[in-house]
Amino acid sequence: MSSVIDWQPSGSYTDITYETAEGIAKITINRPERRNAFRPQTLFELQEAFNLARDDSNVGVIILTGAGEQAFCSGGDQKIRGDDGYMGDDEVAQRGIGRLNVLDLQVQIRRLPKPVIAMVAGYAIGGGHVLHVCCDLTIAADNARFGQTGPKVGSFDGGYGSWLLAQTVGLKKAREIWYLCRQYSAEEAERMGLVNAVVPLERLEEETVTWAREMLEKSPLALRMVKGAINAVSDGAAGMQQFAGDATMLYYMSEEAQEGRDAFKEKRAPAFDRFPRRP
Ligand code: S0N
Repeated sequence: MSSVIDWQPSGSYTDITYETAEGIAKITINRPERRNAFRPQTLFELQEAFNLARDDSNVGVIILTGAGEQAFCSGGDQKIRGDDGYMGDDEVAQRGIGRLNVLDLQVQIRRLPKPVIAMVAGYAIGGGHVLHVCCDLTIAADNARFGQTGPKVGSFDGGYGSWLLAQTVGLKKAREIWYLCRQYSAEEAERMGLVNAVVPLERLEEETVTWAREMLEKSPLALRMVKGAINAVSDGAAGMQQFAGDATMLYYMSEEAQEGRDAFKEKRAPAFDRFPRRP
């Protein structure tokens, strides 16, 4: 895959890379020898990178991808799966306690108020498939393969991996994907509304960057509100919390709210009478 943009790497990570260019952050799962399966350390690093991208006001769109052409992500690293979750090198694992911290990352991607694009070459399988489902958009290479494996390897995702998938492709198709654990080509995925576009592998990054650039031309606040609105319905109270927070932020930005703050600081009565009581 040729690069169409001058990515600038930053940070020091073992399991991922973090790069930025032209208002886009690219976060890459970098464990190609395991088809980019994630372990607890991978997820801690991904969470840090997504936080960096969220806080960087130069960044408007985030791309999540996997290193190499073989896989986007093959889910949880089955080789370090313990009896209650995934084991790492940290103190918690030393005490024999496993983690399921991919769930925190899924929530983080949903809450992040900037569009996240999954750029998929090769396999998006198991927990890796759920990650692309959680992203706002998916651009797939023609070699991409999609599917869930849980019932084959003794796991399942009863959260976004089930009901957000069902919301995306419909109930019957979601059941088929989980019950049969088949793999689907990029074209099949596009037909079921699971991906936004399919392009030749060598054009994957070019196409993804084109979509990102197009979004960067749009109003960041409008994109933030639309993402929040679309997710609010399916995220229930937590989604409303996010959307309500955004409403509060917009109110804070108004002269009307600032009058209340200024009146308090200046120890005077607020003069709200100059603001209209809107129909
Ligand atoms: C991806 C597949 C289809 C690729 O096949 P291919 O190209 O033939 O390559 P392989 O030779 O099979 O693999 C190359 C090397 O990579 C290793 N590897 C591949 N995937 C994994 C993996 N997931 N974990 C560890 N290693 C992996 C291979 O072993 C091989 O290395 P060597 O030769 O050294 O052994 C194919 O590899 C495949 O089917 N992989 C397994 C896919 C899978 O079942 N993933 C796990 C599914 N489950 C989850 O993801 C858990 C979900 C989850 O995370 C979650 C959800 C909700 C709540 C909690 C959790 C949680 O568990 O955290």
